[in-house]
Amino acid sequence: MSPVPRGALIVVEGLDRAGKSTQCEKLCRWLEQEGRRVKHMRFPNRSTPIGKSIDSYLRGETQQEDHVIHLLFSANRWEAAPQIIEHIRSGTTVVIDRYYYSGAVYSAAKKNPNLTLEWAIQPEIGLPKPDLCIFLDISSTDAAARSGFGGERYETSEMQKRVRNLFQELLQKPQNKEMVAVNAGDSMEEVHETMRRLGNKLFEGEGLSKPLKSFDY
Ligand code: NYM
Ligand code: MG
Repeated sequence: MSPVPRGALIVVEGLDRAGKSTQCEKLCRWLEQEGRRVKHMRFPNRSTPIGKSIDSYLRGETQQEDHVIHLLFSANRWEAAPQIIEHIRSGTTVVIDRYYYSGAVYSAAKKNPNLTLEWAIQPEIGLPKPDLCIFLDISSTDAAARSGFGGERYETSEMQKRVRNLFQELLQKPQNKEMVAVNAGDSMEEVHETMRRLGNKLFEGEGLSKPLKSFDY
């Protein structure tokens, strides 16, 4: 009996208002129509005890030292890692809205001199590494044309600008070859079509015949 082919790990990243939630939803529906089993996850997962403290921090109800909240975001991924690995092993494709890329760039964008991108990426080493990370890239002009920010921490144009630059920095790094930028200023359908094309390329390629990797930096 041949073993079940593993699922793919697909991450969708981007600034607030880039359209991640909508695109993840559409990607999952398409994968299901293609006959694949799919699990849709998102980080932060606000439902766990760690996620609840992240949630109250983001809403501005509590304060956290920058390194502490950074490590809580990371812990929120680590607590889900066994589930992710198990889904992939059993043949389910996992689509995640934000992952360690957001983890690194949002913290590094705070300009805390002791919290560089290099430092921020360290606690993520060893997490399941995505086969594909789609970075929904939106210019500040396009972003400004979309509806206003919500009331959460980090939702200021100054912060988002720094976040975008840091995402670009991650895209350039040779260890992040799975990252692909997609113009999120295109229409919802155009973006979805590009993402389907990237999905097809992933499923037709050799990558998924190899075991899921761990993130190394
Ligand atoms: N965020 C998200 C981080 O600062 N670090 C992380 O590790 C993750 C996963 O949380 N502004 C930030 C980015 C967002 C905020 O995410 C909430 P969302 O997807 O808007 O609920
Ligand atoms: Mg948001």
